[in-house]
Amino acid sequence: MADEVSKAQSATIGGDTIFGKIIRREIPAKIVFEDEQCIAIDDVNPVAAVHCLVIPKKPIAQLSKAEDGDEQLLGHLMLVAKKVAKQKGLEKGFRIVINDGREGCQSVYHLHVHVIGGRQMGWPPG
Ligand code: DGP
Repeated sequence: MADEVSKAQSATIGGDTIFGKIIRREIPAKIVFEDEQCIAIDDVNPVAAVHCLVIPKKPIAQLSKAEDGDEQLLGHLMLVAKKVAKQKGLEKGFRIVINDGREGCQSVYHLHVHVIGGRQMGWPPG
């Protein structure tokens, strides 16, 4: 986790990201869902038995940069997150996380929704 914090503190904001390369199939990822608006992949550094990322194909850098016109897309990401959780068998519950900015621990500046489950979650988050 400390590694993720240091990545977040040194992350570059703006421009193409690793997720753009995954969407364009320039680098591999385990794709668990895809439609015209988004892609869902297994996280390369899982924090639980299930850890997926739902990523819009539109390269919105972070939630705080989303605009009113993104309302449908943001709602779609939530519904896809729910479908991914079901697909992964998370009947007992799961957590959705969107990290935003440095203090939110965002390390990749292409909006993504974490879908995490398969163990008991705690609160508050670190
Ligand atoms: P965040 O800290 O919220 O920006 O989350 C970024 C996540 O992206 C983090 O959990 C690790 C994951 N990640 C970073 N690079 C790659 C990659 O190349 N492939 C995959 N599948 N996940 C990645």
